[in-house]
Amino acid sequence: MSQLFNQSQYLVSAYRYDQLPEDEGQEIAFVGRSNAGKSTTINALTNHKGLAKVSKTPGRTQLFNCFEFAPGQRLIDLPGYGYAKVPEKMRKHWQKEIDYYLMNRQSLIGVVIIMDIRHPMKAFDEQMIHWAAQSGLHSHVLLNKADKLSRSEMTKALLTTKKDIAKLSQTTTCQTFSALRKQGADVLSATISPWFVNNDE
Ligand SMILES: Nc1nc2c(ncn2[C@@H]2O[C@H](COP(=O)(O)OP(=O)(O)OP(=O)(O)O)[C@@H](O)[C@H]2O)c(=O)[nH]1
Ligand SMILES: [Mg+2]
Repeated sequence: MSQLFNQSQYLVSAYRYDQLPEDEGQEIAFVGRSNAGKSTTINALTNHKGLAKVSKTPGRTQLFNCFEFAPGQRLIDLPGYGYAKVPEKMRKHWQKEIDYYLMNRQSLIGVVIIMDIRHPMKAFDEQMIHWAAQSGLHSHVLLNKADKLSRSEMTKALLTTKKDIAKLSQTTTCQTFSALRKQGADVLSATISPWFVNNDE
């Protein structure tokens, strides 16, 4: 597996957009519904258990958590969207901050969209795919928690989701994944590593 992300270090956490690191270099964001496994995925990718905070309680990530794996190259763990039990005020805050981030962040080069393989392609997931394609951003879908399904169910979910993605975007790629078992981490790494190469040249 690629070593690119293995040197990742915690950089900073931001409650507001203006507390993020300087908008320079390149970064990718991990987005998806609350509890889909964004933080666990960052830990699997970086081979660093405990780097991003994981919890059994949805709505755990309530900050933009930034990790740097090389100078000026970052992974951003975002709060999940759509979790009803997060207080209304907090949900509105994050909706506003995340929207602003996605629309304005110049160093954002791509998004990894994480879904629970048992509940893929909810409305926000579709919007993200469509928006990423329109904006010319790289995008890759992880059908996470694949360890919860049989092989045949997994294959079926992958085929169906690929068809649904194709209706929205010609460029978005998709794979099955288990952040818990690190299954598919090599494919994830091989897919997103090239996003960082020669982007500014
Ligand atoms: N079975 C299984 N559980 C997983 C997997 N990935 C994550 N989980 C579990 O799902 C729960 C949520 O994981 P997180 O990584 O915190 O999810 P998140 O998307 O960051 O959640 P928020 O920060 O609340 O938006 C935890 O209990 C994880 O252990 C996986 O691949 N398989
Ligand atoms: Mg999280």
